[in-house]
Amino acid sequence: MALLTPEDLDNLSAQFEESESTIERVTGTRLTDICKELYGKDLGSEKVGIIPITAGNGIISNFTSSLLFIAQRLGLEGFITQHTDVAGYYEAIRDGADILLMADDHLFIAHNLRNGKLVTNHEATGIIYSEIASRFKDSGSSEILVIGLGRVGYAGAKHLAEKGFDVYACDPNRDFLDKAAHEIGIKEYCKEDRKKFSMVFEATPNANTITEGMIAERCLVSTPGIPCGLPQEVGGKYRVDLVMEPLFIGVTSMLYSVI
Ligand code: 2YH
Repeated sequence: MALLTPEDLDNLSAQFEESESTIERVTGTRLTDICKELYGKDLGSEKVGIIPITAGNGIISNFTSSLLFIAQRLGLEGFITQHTDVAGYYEAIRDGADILLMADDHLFIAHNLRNGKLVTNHEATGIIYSEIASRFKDSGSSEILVIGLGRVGYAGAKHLAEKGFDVYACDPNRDFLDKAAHEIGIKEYCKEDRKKFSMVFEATPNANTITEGMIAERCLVSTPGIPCGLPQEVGGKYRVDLVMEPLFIGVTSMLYSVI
């Protein structure tokens, strides 16, 4: 996933509401109920401490406020530390945080201080977006396409393989394909096979990764973006249902996964 920009997080609430209603329509289940089933637990009264991190490219102006919005929207108490970095970490623990959220340019983590559970955004995002794709109620197939086998794509492909799906994948990196074939039994997607998928989990940082040859009419594409891998004209022509949102869905998955 590319580094987020403040523009990506504009209108987070509206972006999330649109995705939430698509998720419910295409899977028959609300996001939080999917997370409850997936992780076997519901959120309680955890307090979320959010720490701004200045490393690398530094603070993204609306990143921590977006995380606070998400935590509160999920019914949790949350706070953003006044200090950044190590001083912020100290402050979050001193002020009673149960779960810490913090991100630099490479890693975004949730750490539950009460039970020791730790998750990366890559892993939680891969799991929830692949899970959403796999729940497409109009699919009637066990075949699913994963585009991109980086940290997000690999986590999703593994999750789908463990759920018993027939996972096809593509990635320009030969080593990634071989590793996923060896470790989790994915099959390589070959356009010559002319296979068309009704469930697609896209996990690359690139635009236009989804081609007409890959998708069935009225398929579901589930992707954290950014940018969107589905060309707009292809989405329109094939009447694709698209679940794509920059932060809310992945963070919801992170919080449920550390409970
Ligand atoms: O957006 C990111 C990276 N893409 C995380 C990689 C995991 N998907 N990081 C956000 C950086 C936030 C910044 N350090 C802040 O405001 O605290």
